[in-house]
Amino acid sequence: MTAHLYDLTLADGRRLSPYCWAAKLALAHKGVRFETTATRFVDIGKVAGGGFKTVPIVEIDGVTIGDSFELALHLERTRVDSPALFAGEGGVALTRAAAAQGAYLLGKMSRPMALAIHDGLDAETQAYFRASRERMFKAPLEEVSAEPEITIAAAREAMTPLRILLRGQPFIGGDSPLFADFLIAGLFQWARVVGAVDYLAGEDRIGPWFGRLEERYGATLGATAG
Ligand SMILES: N[C@@H](CCC(=O)N[C@@H](CS)C(=O)NCC(=O)O)C(=O)O
Repeated sequence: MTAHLYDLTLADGRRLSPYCWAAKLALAHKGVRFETTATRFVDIGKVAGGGFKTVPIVEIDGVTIGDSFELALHLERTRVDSPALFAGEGGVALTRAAAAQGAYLLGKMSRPMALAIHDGLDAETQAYFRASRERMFKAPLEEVSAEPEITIAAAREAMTPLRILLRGQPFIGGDSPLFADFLIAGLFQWARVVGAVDYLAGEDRIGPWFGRLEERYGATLGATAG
């Protein structure tokens, strides 16, 4: 069976969403084939029968799942003979901790990228993105992305726990990657696709970790335009 993923897109077709990247890596890890539909921010509510507010939205096994973590849980439940995403019950709870760290990191990494994301969208989507993000940041996008040297340094500082962890093990999941790796890798892939900030540059732990994921999931990570 082929799964179907609604995948957030820039105007030129590049796929940006960190959570969509996490979902695609989870599907690849479980050996599930998938197709994607490029989906603009302003179209999220209209696809897959309507009613969803965020992507990824994934049609799989006759159900529609609107959350990357829920997708990973579904895959783990239904593909028991494929490589693990959580490595047991305790692994699910610990992955929630990784997701929280990822959400924190996303907030930090997004500031210097916000204006570049806006500029990559079509005019209708730009208006939505500007209004929603300015509400979120409580500041104009130009201000959010001002002084990138300061906001990039803050984002790099927030990566400290990841650097410390990767001193002692090749993956967040230990000897092999788990969904926690994909949640965090999605953030670095998002930054790479947008291209405004090279967060992997000079990272002697995080860079090689991402490289190890590229070795395993190169075909997935290379499909930046769908
Ligand atoms: N918990 C959700 C979060 C997904 C999420 O926040 N997706 C963002 C894109 S990265 C989104 O769809 N945002 C829609 C919007 O801002 O209107 C998941 O992991 O699937």
